[in-house]
Order: sequence, then structure tokens, then C-alpha cells
Amino acid sequence: MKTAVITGITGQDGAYLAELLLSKGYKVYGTYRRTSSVNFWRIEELGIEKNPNLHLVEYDLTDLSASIRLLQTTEATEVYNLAAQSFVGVSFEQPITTAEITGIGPVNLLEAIRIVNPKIRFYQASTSEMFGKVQAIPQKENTPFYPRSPYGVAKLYAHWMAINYRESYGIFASSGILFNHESPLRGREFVTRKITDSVAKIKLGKLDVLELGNLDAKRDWGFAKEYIEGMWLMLQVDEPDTFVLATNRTETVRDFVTMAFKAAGITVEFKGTDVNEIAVDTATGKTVMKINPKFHRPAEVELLIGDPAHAKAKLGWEPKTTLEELCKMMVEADLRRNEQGFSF
Ligand code: NDP
Ligand code: GDR
Repeated sequence: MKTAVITGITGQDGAYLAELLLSKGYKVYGTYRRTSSVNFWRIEELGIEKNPNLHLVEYDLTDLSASIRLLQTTEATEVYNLAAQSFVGVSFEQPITTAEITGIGPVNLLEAIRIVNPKIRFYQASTSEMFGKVQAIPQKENTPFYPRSPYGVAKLYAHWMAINYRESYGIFASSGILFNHESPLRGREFVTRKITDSVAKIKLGKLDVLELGNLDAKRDWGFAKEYIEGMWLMLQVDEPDTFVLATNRTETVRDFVTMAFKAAGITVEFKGTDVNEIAVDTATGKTVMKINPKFHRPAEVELLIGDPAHAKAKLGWEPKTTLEELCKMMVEADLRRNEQGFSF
């Protein structure tokens, strides 16, 4: 039986990855942080919280001794590091916490691997945010980086440290440069889920207006469940490497707003410009979206579109779900939850 550690099992990707590894017969140690209120809604929604092969371990990525003990006690052969302060917006307000968790945190695990068992295979959750102010279109593994947020800078440090441990110590450390991936399990602070949850509330008469920041930002959005499969594949091949996972399609936040309202049976029309831009329900004439400048970021990543050709060639990985299908899946899940009074 293979044994894996997943850091960040309470997050979107951690929950899906746990589900995948359990289905493949792994023993899974999923780490969570001590918090004053328990936060297992995702693994509960997937119905895996009582699986006998799933073990929940209290752990904080910023603690080296805890990282060493985690690898000693679990005897894992694969470690998927998904834990991070992952919200770009917050990283501008908490740059040092973000550096400590998202930047230095992974080095605690890499050091623990060196100390406990250098044969452990390690996955680092790198990100398209490292491309930032993009230097080429589409972005691929060899596109130069230019991060535009404390989060992006911290992730870039961790990315290079994974490569450095690969080259210096022969550790099997692979990095997935994953573009935005979404699902019904996405946190509500991220723009897609914020939109689908608000659209559901507007449809059900529980909210009047959705407030957003920059509608012009373009993102390459894929379905999280498919990206998790790519993470696993990266640790099954012969050599550690860096892989872009993306759909090679980009749309604006405004496009996603239109798509989400459409999935709920509402047609919207945009009016005005800049901070005065609004979206109006064409059937009722009501304003259903407006701009709130507090959601603008000090520096923005304007355009992301990734080329997953390397992952296709080496891993046989490719995305399948279209953005329309993904958006509809998220709106339907949020309609169902809001009807049932679900609050996450
Ligand atoms: P989430 O924000 O949903 O989950 C992050 C996880 O990290 C949570 O379980 C969180 O725990 C945990 N965590 C935060 N701080 C610590 C800490 N100090 N010690 C231990 N655990 C901690 O992120 P996603 O699931 O969306 O993303 C997974 C990873 O992939 C992240 O590293 C993210 O930066 C990266 N990534 C994500 C992309 C995406 O589009 N989703 C794209 C590219 C990269 P808690 O619940 O307690 O907060
Ligand atoms: P991102 O995702 O920053 O790309 O990071 P997010 O969904 O937060 O933002 C996407 C784009 O939407 C714009 N935007 C808003 N964003 C939020 N959150 N809330 C708003 O109201 C809003 N209005 C407009 C943003 O400015 C941005 O341009 C995600 C995270 O999962 C990272 O951890 C991951 O590394 C990257 O994706 C790839």
C-alpha cells in the first residue's frame, strides 16, 4: 500500500487529491491546522472523512520540527505540498505571513525530506501567478517569471528551492505550474466561486448586487478535479520535472459574470465604464453587479493563458471540461446549497 502526505487537506485541491489517492488504494495522511472552529466541509462533501485509509494530522507548514516528525511518523513515500496562504489579495496586506507560509514553508518539508528519507517524492504547488506581468503568450515552462504580488514572489522562491533541491541533492521534487482551477469546492473569496455563489443568491432573492473589482483581468480557468490527476501523474514518471497545467483558453472576469448569470437563466447587459460599470438584468432592469474599488489590487496580473503541451507529451494529461460546463456545475452547486441554507 502506497502512503502519501497531503498538506492542506482542508483546501479545494487537498480534498480532491485525497479523494483521488484513496480511490487508488493509498493510505493518506492529510494535514490540517489547529483552528478554533473545525473546517472539514470539503472532505465531508466528498464523503471521504470516515474512510479508514484517511488519517487527519494536525500540522503547520511553518514548523520544521513538525515537518520532520510528520515524515518520520507517517513513513510516506509521496508528499504533496498544497498548503499555502493562497489568496493573492490578502498577500498584499500580509506579505510577511505569506512569505513565511508560502515561501519558506515548503523548504521545511524539503529539509525534512533530506533528513528523514531523501527518496520521498515531493510535489510543489507552483502557480501561474509567478508569470505575473507576462513576458510571452501563451506561458510555458521556460517563459520568464515576473511575479506581481507578495504571493507570486513567495511561490517563485519555493519553486526555485524545489528545483534547487532536485539539482543539489537529487531529490525527486516536481513542480506543477498550475493555472487557475476552480470547482464547487473553491473558496468563496476567489472570484469564480464568489460570482457563482452570489448569482445563486441573487436568483433566489437572497442578495441584490454582486460587487467586484477588476473585470478586465483575463484568466485561464480549468476544472480542479482534472488538475489533481496531473499532480499525481507528475510523481509517477521516471524523472522529476516542471509542468504547466492549463486549458490554453483565456476569458475575462466580465465574461465569467455573463456566463454565470446565463447558467442561472438571467441575461445581463453591461453599462458604464471603469468604477461606474454595472451589469443589469435585461428582464427586470435591476442592477445585479457593480464595481467596488476595494476589490482592486495594488498590482494586477492582467492576462494568463497557459500552454500544457509538455504535460500532454510527458504525462498524457489534458483538460476536458469546458469553462461553460465548469461554470454551470458551480452555479448549480451553489443554487442547491443556498436553497438548503449551506453557508460555506
Ligand atoms: P486553498 O486556499 O483552498 O487551500 C490551502 C490549504 O493550505 C488549506 O488547507 C489551508 O488550511 C492550508 N494552510 C494554509 N496555511 C497553512 C499553514 N501555515 N500550515 C499548514 N497548512 C496551511 O488552496 P487551493 O486548494 O486552491 O490550492 C492548493 C495549492 O495550490 C496552494 O498552495 C495554492 O497556492 C496552489 N495553487 C492553486 C491554484 C488554484 O487555482 N486553486 C493555482 C496554482 C497554485 P486552512 O483551511 O486551515 O486555511
Ligand atoms: P487569482 O484568483 O488572484 O488569479 O489567484 P482570484 O480568483 O482571486 O482573482 C482572479 C482575478 O479576478 C479579479 N477580481 C477579483 N478577485 C477576487 N478574488 N474578488 C473580486 O471581487 C474580484 N474582482 C475582480 C482579480 O483581481 C484577479 O485578476 C488564484 C489563487 O487560487 C492562487 O492561489 C493561484 O496561485 C492562482 O489563482 C493561479
